[in-house]
Amino acid sequence: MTKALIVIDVQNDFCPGGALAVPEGDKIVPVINRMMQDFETVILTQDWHPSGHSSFASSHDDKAPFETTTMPYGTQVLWPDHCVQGTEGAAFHSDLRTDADMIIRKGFRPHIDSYSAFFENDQTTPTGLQGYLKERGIKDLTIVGLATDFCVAFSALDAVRLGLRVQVELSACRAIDMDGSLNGALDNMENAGVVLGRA
Ligand code: VGL
Ligand code: ZN
Repeated sequence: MTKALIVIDVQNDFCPGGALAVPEGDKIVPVINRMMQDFETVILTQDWHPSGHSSFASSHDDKAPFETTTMPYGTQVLWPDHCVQGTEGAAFHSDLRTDADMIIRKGFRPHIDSYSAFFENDQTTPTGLQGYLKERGIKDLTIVGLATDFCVAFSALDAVRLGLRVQVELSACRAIDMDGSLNGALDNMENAGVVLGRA
């Protein structure tokens, strides 16, 4: 049975010094590089926004980063400008192994954010990852990366919903953790049947 390692958004803007830095985001890089040796298939995701993206607080009047707004698809947290296509902030951490089978980009549609590697935040627009895994007969996933409480959790929850077996290895993840979002995400994942690894 082919197992895939899905590495979520290990990009400069989510590491210390970046625009949307996740505390200790860079600490997981050597852990992930080691884990890659144990998987036949490695897939990286890359948050990849056009400038002026609707998830940026700067695109809205009277909004500050980390406030929320209502989008046609529901509530959306507004972020500092981050992971703008082609910038150094959108590049993978320079120590991350990038000899992966597949890189999936997300968040490139100006009016929809995309936390999950499978569906954008409207929960219907697919990224194509489900089809890729299906064609390759991959049903077992280990998910790691940034941030535990946003892109990792949304990816894991969608994967379970699609009938895949999913483990999230928490030692290779770090969280943004705003307003209890980490505990909420851990509860949601556990209740959905995601196996939480704490190696
Ligand atoms: C992410 C917020 C905005 C993530 C991406 O990778 O968790 N979070 N864009
Ligand atoms: Zn983003």
